[in-house]
Amino acid sequence: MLVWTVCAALIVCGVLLRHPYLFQDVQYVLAKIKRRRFVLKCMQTNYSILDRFLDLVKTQPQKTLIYFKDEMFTYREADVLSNRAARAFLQAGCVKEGDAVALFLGNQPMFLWLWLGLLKIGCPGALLNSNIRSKSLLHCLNCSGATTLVASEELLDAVKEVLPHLHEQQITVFILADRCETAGVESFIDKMNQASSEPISKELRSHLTMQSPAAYIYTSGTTGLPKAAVVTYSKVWNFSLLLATTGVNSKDVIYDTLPLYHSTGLLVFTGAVERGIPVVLRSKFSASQFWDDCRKYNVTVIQYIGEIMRYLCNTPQKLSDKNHKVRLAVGNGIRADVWRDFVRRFGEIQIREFYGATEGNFALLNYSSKMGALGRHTFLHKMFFPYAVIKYDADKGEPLRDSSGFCMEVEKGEPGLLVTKITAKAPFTGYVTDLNQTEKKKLHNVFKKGDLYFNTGDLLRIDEDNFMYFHDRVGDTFRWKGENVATAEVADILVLTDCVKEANVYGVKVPGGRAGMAAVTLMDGLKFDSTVVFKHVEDFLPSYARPRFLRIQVCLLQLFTLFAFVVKPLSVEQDVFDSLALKTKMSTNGKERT
Ligand SMILES: *[C@@H]1O[C@H](CO)[C@@H](O)[C@H](O)[C@H]1NC(C)=O
Ligand SMILES: *[C@@H]1O[C@H](CO)[C@@H](O)[C@H](O)[C@H]1NC(C)=O
Ligand SMILES: *[C@@H]1O[C@H](CO)[C@@H](O)[C@H](O)[C@H]1NC(C)=O
Ligand SMILES: *[C@@H]1O[C@H](CO)[C@@H](O)[C@H](O)[C@H]1NC(C)=O
Ligand SMILES: *[C@@H]1O[C@H](CO)[C@@H](O)[C@H](O)[C@H]1NC(C)=O
Ligand SMILES: *[C@H]1O[C@H](CO)[C@@H](O)[C@H](O)[C@H]1NC(C)=O
Repeated sequence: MLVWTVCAALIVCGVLLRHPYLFQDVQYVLAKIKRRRFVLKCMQTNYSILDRFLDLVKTQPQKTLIYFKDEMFTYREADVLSNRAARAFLQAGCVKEGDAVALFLGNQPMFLWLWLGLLKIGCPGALLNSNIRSKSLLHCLNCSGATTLVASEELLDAVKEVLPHLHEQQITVFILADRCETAGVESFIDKMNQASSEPISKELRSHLTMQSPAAYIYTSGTTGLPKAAVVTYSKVWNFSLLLATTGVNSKDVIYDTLPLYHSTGLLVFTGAVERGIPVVLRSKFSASQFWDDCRKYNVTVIQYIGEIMRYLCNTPQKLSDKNHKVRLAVGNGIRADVWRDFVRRFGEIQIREFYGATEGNFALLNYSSKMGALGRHTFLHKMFFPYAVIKYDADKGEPLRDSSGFCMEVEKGEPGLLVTKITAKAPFTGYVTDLNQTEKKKLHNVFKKGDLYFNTGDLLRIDEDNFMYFHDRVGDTFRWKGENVATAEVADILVLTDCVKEANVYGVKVPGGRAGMAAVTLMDGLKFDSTVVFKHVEDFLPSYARPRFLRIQVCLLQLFTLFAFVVKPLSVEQDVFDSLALKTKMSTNGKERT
């Protein structure tokens, strides 16, 4: 008997020595399978995130759900307010079950009451980016198919700008105010206040299944104009369980500074509801207020994107840097050097880096203690959640295929394109009303005839020890202020002006990230008209996508700069941007010289 035990122990030791991460790998895959079972059960019983919320309203009505500035809202209050919002929609007579309603507002509790209210009457919210204006606003609204728009009072001017077009398309417009003087715009808050707070009957959402859309979230994809990705109820579950997987528990308090109209921001809210915990909501990320907020609200979990961590590391050191209760950071895009600085400066905070796209059907999590890694490439993981990292031809912008026309997996250490198999368990729900774009994200006949993969557009690298690292994005996007900028979209917009013939857009490194640079050539015989181009860019592109630098070239291949001109610097609050503003001034001077 003893002999057998010793033998077994030796074998286990041997395996562990050769595969030091085996235990974690198995644990992770098992946790993921368990999560999948939970979602499948929810799918069988039609148990949605809204049902979860309503259950919590019953079991913990007095627990805080939202802290916002000096206000707080309990689960019960959130229920009451969203009931009123739902009724206001119904009583206005413009919305029936299944209709999308566009929400156009920044982070504030009302965003959540409106969204929950819409879920209660079986309607998806089309979550518009609150930075978009003019043509891009109309485009995003149009591709959601929504016939009702609700905007915050601060955005009234942006709405007025496009009001004739909205009326032309018979869109009902509400503004979040007690009353509204603008003709053709209705107030909403007064209607909400007058509405009853009684629970909304389940009958009103009787058609919902887990495949119904809960939200449309706009993504740049990797190319073209923003697209509305369909986020179904089952997807909301899949997103939300990420917090549970990273070890967030029912005693935590989570800090949400990212826009709720992005999946990263919304995920924190739905994930918190899944856990039954409070969310500290901020209208906008502020590096200088970050830790004060964490102390004020006893935050234990923070969410990040790469830029956030860098901004935090760039703030002046303080004695209180380690004085907080934050134990866990969940997010994506942190670089190894920032990771090191962050932990050194702010204390032993566990960092859980994950990978996933709004419209994707796959996620990865760094569950091992490997700095900078996104996750692990294991046989087990691949078996249950099929994906591949394949050879990619960057010049052609498509995967490399062998002589029989199939894709090839990369060697260890070599970057390749991550593609994830589309199956019933991992569906790709696509974009609303844009079948062409949906089709573009699909890759056919990858390893055999008839198979189907989702093209993530992300290049990953797998090292000798099977750790996966993010390498780059294809399709040319760069991130600026936390938003993905699709370079082709910006270029398409620039060439619509009379004077610009060709444009090539890319991100250039500046302190604080990558800023947009547009290299353009001019139409023969035409001068560059900066006023017209400026106005055009302002009309068509959201502020984060507008190029900060522009270089006029004789031809696009020749890097011969005639001059650089800079559109006015953003209103930014982080210190790091001051140095950017400085550079901006310098190149503006440069312009005067030429
Ligand atoms: C879930 O909803 C669908 C569609 O309404 C319905 O066919 C199915 O019976 C429901 N399942 C349960 C368990 O209620
Ligand atoms: C909105 O989309 C429809 C087709 O779905 C199109 O006919 C219409 O021109 C679009 N409107 C705008 C403003 O883009
Ligand atoms: C944070 O914790 C302290 C001490 O435990 C407590 O006094 C305070 O009320 C808490 N603050 C919030 C917002 O819960
Ligand atoms: C969410 O996960 C479940 C379980 O893995 C799967 O069946 C479902 O299709 C997923 N939904 C989406 C939209 O990815
Ligand atoms: C889809 O693509 C086809 C061919 O590329 C084009 O003719 C069609 O107009 C496109 N449809 C939309 C809605 O963009
Ligand atoms: C990922 O790696 C870092 C750095 O070693 C580690 O501190 C962190 O705990 C890891 N993440 C997870 C989920 O374990």
